[in-house]
Amino acid sequence: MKQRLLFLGPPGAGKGTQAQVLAAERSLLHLSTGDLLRAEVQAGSELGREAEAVMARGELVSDALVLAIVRSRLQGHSGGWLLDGFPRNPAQAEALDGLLEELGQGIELVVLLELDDAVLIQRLLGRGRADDNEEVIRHRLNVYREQTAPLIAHYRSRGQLVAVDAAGSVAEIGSRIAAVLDT
Ligand code: B4P
Repeated sequence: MKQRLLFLGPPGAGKGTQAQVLAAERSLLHLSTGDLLRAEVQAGSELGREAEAVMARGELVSDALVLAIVRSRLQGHSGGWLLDGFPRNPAQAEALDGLLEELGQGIELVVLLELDDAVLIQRLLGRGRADDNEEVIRHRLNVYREQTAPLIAHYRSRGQLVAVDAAGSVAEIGSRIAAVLDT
C-alpha cells in the first residue's frame, strides 16, 4: 500500500475532505498547509498575522513560511504521510524534493482531484469560509491555474501522478482514490 502521498487539485476539489478520511483509515499523518495556516491565524501568532491577509485575498502565503511548517512536521516522523495542499508552486515542489532527500524518503503517489469550475465554485460558496466569496474564489482559481497546475506535468513526467474524477459523493470519490492506491 502506498503511504507517502500528495493530494493536488483546484480549491474546492475536496482535497481536505478526502485527505481527512483517508488519513484516518490508513493511519497516515495528514498535513494540510491550509489547516495549519488557519490554526496559526486563530492562535494570533506572528506567522498567523503574516498569513491572514494573504489568505483573505486568495493568494499564496510565502514559500519559506509554508516550508518551515511542513519541515517541522515531517522531521522525526517515520510513518506514512499525506500532504494536502502542498506543494502549490514549482518552488515549493523543488523545496519538498530537497527536504525528502534529506529525510531519505520519497513520494509514492500524487493524486490529482479533477473537477469543473462551476462545481468547485458551488461547493466553496456552500462552505462559506472567510476566503469563500465569489471574487476571492475566482482569484484562487486563477492562482491555481498559473502557479499550481504546472505541477501536474511535473509529476506526470515522473510517472507519479494519477488523476481521479472528483465529481460525485464523498464516498464515491473515496472509493476511486482507494482503488488507485491499492493497484
Ligand atoms: P486550502 O485549505 O488548501 O483549501 P482549498 O484548496 O480551498 O480546499 P480543498 O480542496 O481542500 O477543499 P475541501 O475538501 O475543503 O487552501 C486555502 C488557502 O490557504 C489558499 O488559498 C492559500 O492562501 C493558503 N495555502 C494553503 N496551502 C498553501 C501553500 N502550500 N502555499 C501557500 N499558501 C497556501 O472542500 C471544499 C468544500 O466542498 C467543503 O465545503 C466540502 O464540504 C465540500 N465537498 C467536498 N467534497 C464534496 C463532495 N464530494 N460533494 C459535495 N461537496 C463536497
